[in-house]
Amino acid sequence: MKNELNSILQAAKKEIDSASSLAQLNELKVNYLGKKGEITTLLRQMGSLSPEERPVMGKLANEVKEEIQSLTEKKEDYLKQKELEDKLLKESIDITLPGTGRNIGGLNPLTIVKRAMEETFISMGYEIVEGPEIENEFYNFEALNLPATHPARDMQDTFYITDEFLLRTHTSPVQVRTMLKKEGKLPVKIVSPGRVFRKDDDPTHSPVFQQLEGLVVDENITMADLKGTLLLFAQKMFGKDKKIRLRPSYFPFTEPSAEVDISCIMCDGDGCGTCSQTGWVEILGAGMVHPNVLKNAGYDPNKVQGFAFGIGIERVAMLKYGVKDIRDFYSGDIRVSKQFIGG
Ligand code: 2U9
Repeated sequence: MKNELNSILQAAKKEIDSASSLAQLNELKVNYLGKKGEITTLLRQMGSLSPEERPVMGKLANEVKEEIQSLTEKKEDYLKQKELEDKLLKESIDITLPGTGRNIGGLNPLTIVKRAMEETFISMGYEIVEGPEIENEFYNFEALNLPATHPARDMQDTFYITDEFLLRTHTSPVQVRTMLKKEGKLPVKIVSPGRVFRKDDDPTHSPVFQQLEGLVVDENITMADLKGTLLLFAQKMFGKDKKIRLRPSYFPFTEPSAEVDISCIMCDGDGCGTCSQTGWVEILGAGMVHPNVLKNAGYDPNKVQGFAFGIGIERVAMLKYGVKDIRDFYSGDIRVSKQFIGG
């Protein structure tokens, strides 16, 4: 039996030595040390030994078992380590390979311009107020001194949703709502940016466009306040050297009304294609709030005055960036916004 145990040990050593995978090693462990393994089978024959031999053989069998156990454990550690090294070697990353490029978008230029305009007015103490895009005729027209007979209310200009509701054609209803909410309290000093909708579609008009309208109502407000405010706006957006001029105009909601030009941003007033050789380009409309509008919104026109202005955000962005077709802003083409990454 001693010899048999010795030859089992020798055979096990050989097999452990040549085992090249963990699976092989496991199988080998079962064959030698398992319940039906070679040593257990041998120990079952202990009954045929003399009582003196039994403990000696038992001890020897245990020593052989322990040695096989320890050898398989060592080999197991070695094989695990080797498996890990092989895996790492296969998984190694070639850092010299070119990376897979990612498309990073940029803000739409209209968002950049809108934020810059908002910042300008915030720095002058204005509050930003937003309101609904779906309006009714009272807030969009009537309160603003645009009676039912006014051509702007025509189905051809306005998107009507029902007889009662329409898509706002300007952000002025936000100002009307704000004044009514204030119930005559002073001052009102707000700008309302947002999308507006008109049945227009050509290189300089889009059916959806964005405006930023401003309104100041207080005692002793004059047209000089309006002009100073707009000059500061023009200089903050287009440069300190810019001048503005006011030309008489007509809007139903302001009286007097003016169209406002800025000294040409391309030629500095010398005359070029952008300003049609005039040295001036129109950037916005403005005026003193019409007494009827003040009355409709709960203010006494004999005690308070107001000025208002409306700026097309696309118009400012087209001038600032030299964009020729307003529809480029709404094309969704990443090549447009990509040019504005980083502002
Ligand atoms: C209230 C009272 C008066 C807003 C004004 C303009 C003049 C104007 C245009 C500019 C370019 C529209 O986007 S555009 O086509 N706007 O010329 N807007 S005064 O007047 C108001 C607003 C609200 C309560």
